[in-house]
Amino acid sequence: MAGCECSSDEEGSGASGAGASSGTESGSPQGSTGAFTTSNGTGQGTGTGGGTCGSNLTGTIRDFQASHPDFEDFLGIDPGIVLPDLGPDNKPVYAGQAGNDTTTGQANFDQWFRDVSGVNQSAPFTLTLTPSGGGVFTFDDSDFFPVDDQLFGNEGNPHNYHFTYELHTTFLYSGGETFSFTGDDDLFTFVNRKLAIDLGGVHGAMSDTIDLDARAAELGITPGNVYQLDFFFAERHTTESNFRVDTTLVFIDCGEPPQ
Ligand SMILES: [Ca+2]
Ligand SMILES: [Ca+2]
Ligand SMILES: [Ca+2]
Repeated sequence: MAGCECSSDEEGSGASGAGASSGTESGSPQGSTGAFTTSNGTGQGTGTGGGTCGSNLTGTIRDFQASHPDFEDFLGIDPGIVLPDLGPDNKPVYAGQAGNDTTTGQANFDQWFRDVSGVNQSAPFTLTLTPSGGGVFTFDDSDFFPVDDQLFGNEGNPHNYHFTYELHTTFLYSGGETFSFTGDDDLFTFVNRKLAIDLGGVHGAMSDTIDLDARAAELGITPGNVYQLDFFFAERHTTESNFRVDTTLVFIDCGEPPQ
């Protein structure tokens, strides 16, 4: 699933946008599955996906314009944009421009996941995970354009590109869970405040999976405890926007728009 570093971000054509973007802002927390079960050791099988949240996780979209220096101008896989530890304000910490050729410096990067008047506009967005078998809960949208004709609007494109998505939640680590992401462009996922997925850069759809047991020591997690999961996505380049989450995690916090 190596991302494409070729002449265009993704192979798709802009004309393929006819499919209605399904994952719209149906924020109503329906379908709650009630209290989560905590049968230790068998994280799979019992997975209610959403725990007390049902399967709805609410985060924040920030819309940018194509003219932002970090958006649309670059192509390339670019890991290492953020430091391995989440910042004290629960934001990713920029690692510096050296070696991170798809970025243009601290000030611009710090705008990705913070409200900045005149630079971005924000709105809540709820991911609704649905059961896909085997205890896995999935959100899959290969046409992930949640703010078409909203906020800064489409800027003459078939969709409103150039936005970020930030989500903060917690989960109960029972043992055996996984969290997978497939998409473009950048994706940084922190577990227990440690960087666990780094798909930085402007690229076609790429995938990574966190096997929590295999990385428990590195992430400092022990079954039976609740940990943060902090998720940061950026759609930085036309013409595609892919976004897929598959997980057996039992979330116990529904997320909320950050201040
Ligand atoms: Ca880099
Ligand atoms: Ca935009
Ligand atoms: Ca893209």
